[in-house]
Amino acid sequence: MDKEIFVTRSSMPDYKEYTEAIKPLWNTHWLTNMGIYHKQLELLLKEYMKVPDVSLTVNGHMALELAIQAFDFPKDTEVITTPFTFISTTHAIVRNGLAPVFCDVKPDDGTIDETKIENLITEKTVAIIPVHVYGHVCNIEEIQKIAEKYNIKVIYDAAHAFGIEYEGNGIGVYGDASVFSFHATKVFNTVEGGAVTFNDHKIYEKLYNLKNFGIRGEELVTQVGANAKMNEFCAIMGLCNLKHISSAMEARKHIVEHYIRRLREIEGIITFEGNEKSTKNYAYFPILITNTYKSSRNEIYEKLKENGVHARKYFYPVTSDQACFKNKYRYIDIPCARSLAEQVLTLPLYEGLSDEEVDMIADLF
Ligand code: T4K
Repeated sequence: MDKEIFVTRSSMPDYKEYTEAIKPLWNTHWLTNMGIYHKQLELLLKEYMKVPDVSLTVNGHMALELAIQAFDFPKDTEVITTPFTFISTTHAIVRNGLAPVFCDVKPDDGTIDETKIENLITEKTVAIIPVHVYGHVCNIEEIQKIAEKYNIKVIYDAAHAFGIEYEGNGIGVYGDASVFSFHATKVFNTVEGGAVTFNDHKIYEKLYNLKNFGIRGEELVTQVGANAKMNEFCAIMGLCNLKHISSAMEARKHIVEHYIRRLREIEGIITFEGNEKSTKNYAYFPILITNTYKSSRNEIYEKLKENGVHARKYFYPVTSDQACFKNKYRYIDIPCARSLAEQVLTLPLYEGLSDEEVDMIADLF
């Protein structure tokens, strides 16, 4: 195998398109601090994502940390979340001084099991942070009902859910806020970047302060804040990539459908079904290697690697089992999350992956 195939490859605009687009920066020398391209991207994303408000950030993780911070939860309170996610979700909760309470997930899509949330609520619970993992939409209606019943907030980690619509609405309109990642590995990227979407404009002001040192005038700082702004080079990358987002998603759809055609007959391999109320963004292509498959998940992972195919075990181990969190928080049985983490393999998926490459990967199974 002369060519290595990685789990993903960043989408990039044509070199000329990007270099032309950044040229004006050599006239203005305005490179960051909410420049004109930052503003343009916020406006275009509002429209594309069908949300009332967007606040851009330096990356998805800081978007999540600041979105949580924006709600001023008292310290030492609890947040119900999923352990079947990227480590960022749990870090953001803990770095806000809150305790994660790990709820199990559902076997059919890997999202938080809404039927298990209520049992975990205590007088210390202040929020639920579910994840639309792989772009699979959580049970929004039930989660909202629980949140209203107990008067707690819902902040969606929508890092994987860019561009998804649910019942015709932008996915970012649900809950009190939703957080997106525009990292280089995502379906839409700004190199590094992220965003928070929300319905209450007061959150925009809060986030503005939190991402820019609380500065509201040359001599006025109104609150403590971090530096988590998106710079102009990243905003321009986003503006360029946004122009091509529908063809990028079409290309991914074609690849996913090709994979499914090739893999669906193989004993022991399961692909996830979509949710009929939501659109898909083809952000990831996770499959489950169950015990009726001829070898273990780890064996096929190694075999692929030996052949230059770098699939990933997103998300193994569950975050609650990571060294920094193990045995630190309330013990909760999470058999389904553990089982998915043991079985999952995320196959290469990106614009430019050819049918021949997909066939070569499928032939290794
Ligand atoms: N919440 C959730 C649920 C998330 O999944 C994430 C991020 C976040 C929050 C936080 O958002 P950010 O702060 O990251 O915006 C990657 C990404 O770094 C991370 O963004 C993503 N989730 C996570 C699932 O995957 P790694 O450590 O697996 O990435 P890495 O460096 O191994 O890259 C994977 C492959 O991507 C490479 O083999 C090749 C390709 N690649 C990578 C880079 C860095 C490119 O084509 N271009 C690149 O620039 O974490």
